[in-house]
Amino acid sequence: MKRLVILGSTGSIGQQALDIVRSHPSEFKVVGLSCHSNVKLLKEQMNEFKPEMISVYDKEKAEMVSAESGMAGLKRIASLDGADTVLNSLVGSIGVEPTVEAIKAGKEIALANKETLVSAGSIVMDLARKHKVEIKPIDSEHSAIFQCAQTGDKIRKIMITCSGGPFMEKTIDEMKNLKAADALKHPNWSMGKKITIDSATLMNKGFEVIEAHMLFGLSYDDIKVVVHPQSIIHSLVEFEDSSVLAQLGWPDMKIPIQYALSHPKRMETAMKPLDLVKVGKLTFDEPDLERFPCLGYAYEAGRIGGSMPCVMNAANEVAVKAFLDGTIGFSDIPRLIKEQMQKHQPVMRPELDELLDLDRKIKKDTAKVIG
Ligand code: MN3
Repeated sequence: MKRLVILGSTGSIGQQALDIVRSHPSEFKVVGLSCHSNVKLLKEQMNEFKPEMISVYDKEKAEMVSAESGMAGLKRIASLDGADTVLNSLVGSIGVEPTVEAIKAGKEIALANKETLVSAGSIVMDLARKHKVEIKPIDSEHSAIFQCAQTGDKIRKIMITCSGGPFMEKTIDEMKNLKAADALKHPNWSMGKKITIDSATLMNKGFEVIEAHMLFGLSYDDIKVVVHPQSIIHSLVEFEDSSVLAQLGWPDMKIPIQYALSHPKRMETAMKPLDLVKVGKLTFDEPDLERFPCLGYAYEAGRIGGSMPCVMNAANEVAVKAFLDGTIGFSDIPRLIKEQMQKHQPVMRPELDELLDLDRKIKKDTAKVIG
């Protein structure tokens, strides 16, 4: 039986992870739950799963359930004694330190928090190797690559699929006037708010390129993005002999979440099997970097390496929040990111503390630029 800590248990991934625990009570036991501020739902989860520890990021809300709060609470629960696996589904660079703590404590990591590998990928991967901790990706694309990689053969190239997001068909002019509500209607995936906006700008795909580089060690030239609007193929790998393996399924996070928790085993899901005849047609296209510059920025930041991806991520986090609040327009998001990247003098082998400071500094500066 695997003993789980779930960081972000009231969010979209966290709730689905708890569904998986519900369907496999003999495989998993929840020992820790943490949320940002939704204590109402957390209380229901506590009653049902009886965790040994809880943590609530928001200090006032934490007091309502006598939980530990803030980053201290997150770090404590991420290294909880007796936990085997930490599922990190926090949103934003706040997820970096808990991942680091969990690795140091020797926990297996089921990783949904993208910013961990985008902001501090080299540090986190080095640490994972040092502590012999396996990082199992939850994101559907990386889960697909991880599943294809189980053959153990050397991978020559990775092809990450991309739905294109809700603004696939929009022109540059149309995009200027888009509102958060337009972006929150994603055609294929139902997800949290931040990732839905990141999907609309294709920054999310850019993050996934950097994460793939970190997780699978391929150069950026060997990681391609393919637009595949049906979201049935979740990603593909090419081997030395030009043979290509892909992982397919309905666009639903259940399978990737469960695989990250059950690996190396596979377990049943309640999902209906994929029906290719019903899908009918799978199409592929090149991403348009002119309309979606964020994807290009991510390649650029990734290739520069060092502290640059951290800067890109910090600027994006603030810009997306401002867009959700209605303070800035859709095309201001890439503009703000580019500005911060241009101003930044990259540090090549930053320490974790340097990156965390930089993250705070860039966020503050981006907020100041927004006004
Ligand atoms: Mn994804």
